Amino acid sequence: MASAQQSTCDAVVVGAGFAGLYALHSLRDRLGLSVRAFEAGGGLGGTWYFNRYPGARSDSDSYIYCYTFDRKLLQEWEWSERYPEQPEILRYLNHVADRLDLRRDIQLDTRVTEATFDEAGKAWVIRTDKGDVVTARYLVSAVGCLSSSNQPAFKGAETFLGRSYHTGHWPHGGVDFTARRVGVIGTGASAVQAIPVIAQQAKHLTVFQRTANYCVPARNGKVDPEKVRARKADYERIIEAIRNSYFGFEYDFIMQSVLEAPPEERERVFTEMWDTGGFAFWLANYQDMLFTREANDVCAEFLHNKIRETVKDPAVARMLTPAGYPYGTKRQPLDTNYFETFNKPNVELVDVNETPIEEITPRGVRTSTREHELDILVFATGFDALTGPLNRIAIRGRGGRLLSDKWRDGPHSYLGVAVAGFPNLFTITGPGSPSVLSNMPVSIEQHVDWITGCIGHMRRNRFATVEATGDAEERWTEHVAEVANSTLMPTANSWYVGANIPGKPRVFMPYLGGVGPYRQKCNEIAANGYEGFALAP
Ligand code: NA7
Repeated sequence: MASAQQSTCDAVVVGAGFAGLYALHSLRDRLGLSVRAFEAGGGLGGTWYFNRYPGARSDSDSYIYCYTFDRKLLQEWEWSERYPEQPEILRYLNHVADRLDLRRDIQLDTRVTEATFDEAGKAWVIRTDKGDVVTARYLVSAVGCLSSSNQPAFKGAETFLGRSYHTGHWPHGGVDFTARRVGVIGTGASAVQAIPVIAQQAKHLTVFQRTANYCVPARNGKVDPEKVRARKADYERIIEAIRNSYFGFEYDFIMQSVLEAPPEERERVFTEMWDTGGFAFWLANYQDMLFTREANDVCAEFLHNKIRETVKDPAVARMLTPAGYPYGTKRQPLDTNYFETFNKPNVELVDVNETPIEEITPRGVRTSTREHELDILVFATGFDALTGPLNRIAIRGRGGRLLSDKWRDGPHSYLGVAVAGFPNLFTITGPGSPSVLSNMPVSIEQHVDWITGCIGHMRRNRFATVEATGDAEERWTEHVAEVANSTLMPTANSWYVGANIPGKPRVFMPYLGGVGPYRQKCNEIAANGYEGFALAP
C-alpha cells in the first residue's frame, strides 16, 4: 500500500492486534464501510508481535483465548497446549488475517501520531509518522491496554556497555543468554514467565525485585484430546458462559465466606485450585476474598505457605513472600517453576527496597551496597497501562482539546468506549470498561460488536455523529470508581491504579462490574436508542 498520501475513508482503525483485526473485519465486511488500519509494528498481532520475550504466553486457556465470532474457525484451529505460546498466537492472528482477507487494508510500520476532529466536516483527520493524512468519519482505537512500555529513568542507563531489552520490545531474532550474566528488573507477569527460562541458559541471573508477587502455577501442558473434542462439541454453551461471566472465563466465585468455611474444607478447596492451576485461585475463590482484609488474609496465607515450602533459603523465601497489599489486588502472574528457580545456584534475588538501585553503570547495576556486573539487562518493567497508549497520540476533540489534557486527572469515559467532546471516537477496551480485568478476546468482541451496532444504527438513521454526553460520562466514571472502591482492589500500588508510572493520577481504571453485567448494560443502552449519547445529523 502506498504511504505518504492524502485520502478519505469511512473508518480508521488504529492497531492490528486482536482488537484491530476484528474491528476491521466487522466494520468492513458487516457494514460495508471503507476501512484503513494502521499498525506501528512491522507485522500484525499487536501485543503478540512485540512481546516475544522467553516464556511469553497467554495466561488465559487457549480454548477461550481466541475469537468466537467465526464458529468454523473455532472448530478448525488446533491449539497445541493449555496456554498458547506467543509464536502460536501470532500464527493464529496471521491465519485470521489471511482467512478474512484483512491485509489489503492494513498499513504496517506506521504509527498514528495525531487525530483531530474537524467539527465542520464532522470527521476525523488522522496523521501518521509516514506522512499519511486520512479523513474518516469514525476513529476506532484498537491500541491495546498494555502497549506503551514503561522504561524507568534510571540514572546512567545510557552508559551501560552490555545489551539491554524491554520485554515489550523484544528483538525478533531472540536473545542468547548462554554464558551471560543477566539482570532482570521487575517481577510482574512478564518477568515471572521469563525468569525461569532465562535462568536455564544464563551463567548468572540477578533479579531486582521491588514488589514480591503472588503467583499460582500455570500447569501448562498438552490438553487431553478427549477434552479438546468435548469442548469443541460444547462451544455454544462455553461462549454463552464466558460472555455472561464475571471475568470472561468459565469461573464463578464460591458463594460462601472463606471465614465461614471449615478449615479442612477450605484447605481442600484451595489445594484443588492450586493443583488445577491458572486463574481459579484468583477469580473463582471465596466471594469475600476481594472484599475484606480478614478474608483475603486467609487466602494469602495459603500462598505464603506455598512459597515457604518451595524456596529452600528462608531469607530468600521471606523476600519472595508478598507483604503490604492484599492478595489479588495486583495482576496475579501464572508461573512455571518461578519460585523453584530461586533455588538454583546461579540465581540471585535483590530486594530494591532494602538496597535501592542507585544507577546503571557501564558494567551493570549499582545498588546502595554493591555493583552487580551484567552482560545483559532485561527491563520487565511493564507498561503505562490503559491511558498510556491513547495519550501518546495527539487526539484532539471539540475545540481542539487534547484527550491527554482532558484525562490529566484520570480517564473520563462513558462505558470505556466513548468520550464526551470526542464525537465518533470509539475506544475498544478503553479505561472504564472491563478490559484488563477480563479475558481480553471476550471483551474485545463485545466492544467491536457494540461499536458495529452503533455505527450501523447511525447509518440507517442518517446520524453523522455520536457523542457521549458529559452527564452520562461523569455518572459512568463515578460508577467505575464506586464499584472499585467497594473492593480491596484500589488499595495496592498496581498498574490498575497507575502506581507504576511516576506522576500518573491514582485512579482505578478498569471496570470491575463484571463482563456479563457490563455487556447487559451496553445492550440496554443500545436498545434504548443509545441512552447517554447525543446523536446528530
Ligand atoms: P508489570 O506487571 O507492571 O510488572 C512490572 C514489574 O517491574 C513490577 O514488578 C514492577 O514493580 C517493576 N518495576 C517497575 N518500575 C520499576 C522500577 N522503577 N524499579 C524497580 N522495579 C520496577 O508488567 P508486566 O510486563 O510484567 O505485566 C504486564 C501485564 O502484561 C500483565 O499483568 C499481563 O496482563 C500481561 P512494582 O510491582 O510496580 O513495584
